[in-house]
Amino acid sequence: MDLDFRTQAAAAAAQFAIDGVFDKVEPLRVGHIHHTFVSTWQQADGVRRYLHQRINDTVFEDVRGLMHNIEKVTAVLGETQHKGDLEVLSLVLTRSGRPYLNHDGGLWRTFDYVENTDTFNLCRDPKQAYQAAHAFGSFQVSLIDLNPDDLVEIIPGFFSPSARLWQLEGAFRRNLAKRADSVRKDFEFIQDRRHEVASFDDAQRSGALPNRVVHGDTKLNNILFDKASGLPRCVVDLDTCMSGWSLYDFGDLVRFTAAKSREDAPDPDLAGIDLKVYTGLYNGWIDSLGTHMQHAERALMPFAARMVTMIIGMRFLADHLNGDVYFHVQHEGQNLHRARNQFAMLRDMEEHADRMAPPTTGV
Ligand code: GN1
Ligand code: MG
Repeated sequence: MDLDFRTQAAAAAAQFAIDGVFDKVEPLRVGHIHHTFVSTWQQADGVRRYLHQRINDTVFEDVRGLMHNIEKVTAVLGETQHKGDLEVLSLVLTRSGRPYLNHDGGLWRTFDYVENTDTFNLCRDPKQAYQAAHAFGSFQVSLIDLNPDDLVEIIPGFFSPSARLWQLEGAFRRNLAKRADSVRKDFEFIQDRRHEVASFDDAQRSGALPNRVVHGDTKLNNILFDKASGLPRCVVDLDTCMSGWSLYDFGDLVRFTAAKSREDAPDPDLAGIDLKVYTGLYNGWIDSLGTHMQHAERALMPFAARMVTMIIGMRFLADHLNGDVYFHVQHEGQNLHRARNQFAMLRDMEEHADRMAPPTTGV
C-alpha cells in the first residue's frame, strides 16, 4: 500500500508548482486520516522540502469545500495572525493554479514543509502546555472576525455530543465487526454518562457555549515547535476549521495534552490527567482568548474538557465496532485502546473535578 502510494506521491508532487529538480519522496507517519509524504527538491538557492497529502475523501467527501476552507482560513490568518511569532501554513497550488490535484483518482494537496521544528505526543512540562494553549487560543482570536458562514460545515455534526452518541449507539446495535459483546462494559460506561450530553445541550441552549470559527483538532502534535527556541512556530492541520463551540478546542487540547500517557498507549490504567499541565493549559487559554469569553463560558472549561474526552472516546469505540473504517490502525484493537484511554482520562477528570476549576496555581 505504502509503496504504491509513494509512487503516486512522486508523480503527484511533480504536478505542483514547485521549482527545481525532484530528488526523493518519503512517507511521514502522522495523523489518523490522510496519507502524508515529504518530497525533497534541489533548487537554485539550495534544498527545499514539501509536504504532500493524499486526502482521505471517504472522511472528507467534499474536498472542494475542504480546500476552500483552508484557503479562506490561511488568507485571514495571513492578515491577522501573528503580527506575533507564529507562521501561517502555506499551501502550494498545482501547476494549473488549483488548490488540489486529481491524480489517477487520488486527491492530493501540497504545503511548504516547515523546517527545523519538533512535534510532541506528550507534553514536556506546564510551560509548554501554557504556550500550546496560548497558540491555539490566539488562533481563534485571529479568526474571530471571519464569518463562520463563509466556511463549509465540512463534516456535519462533527462537534455535536448528541450526534456522536447517536453514532456510537448505532454502531453498537449494528455490530458490524462482531465486537459488541467484548465492549459491553465500555458501552455501559458511556450509557452511564448520557446525562452529560443532556447538560451540554442545556448549556448550549442557554448561550453559555457560543460558536466561533474553531480549529477542531487541537492536539499538541498539531503545533510545530521551533527546534532552537522551543516555542510554537506554526499551527497545522486546518481540516476541521469551521464553526463550532469555542470551548471544543480547549477540551480537545486538555484531553490530549494533559494526558499522562499517549493516546495509543496499550495500558489504560496509566491514563489520567496531569493537573499541573492542566493549569498551564487553562492559563494559556485565558491569557489568549479570555477577554472574548463570557463568565458562564469560563465556568464551563472543565466541563468542556470532560465532554470532548467523552466525544473522542465515543468516536474511537464506534470505529472499533464498525471494524476500523475511519481512523487508521496499525494493529487490531488499537481503536479500543484509544477509546479506553479516553474513558480512563474522563474518569480521572471526574474524580479531580474540584481541582480543575478554577485552578489556583500559576505556571
Ligand atoms: C483525527 O488525523 P488526525 O490525527 O489529525 C480526527 C480528529 C480526532 C483525532 C483523534 C477529521 O485527527 O477529529 O480528534 O483524530 N480528525 C478527523 O486523535 O476526524
Ligand atoms: Mg486532524
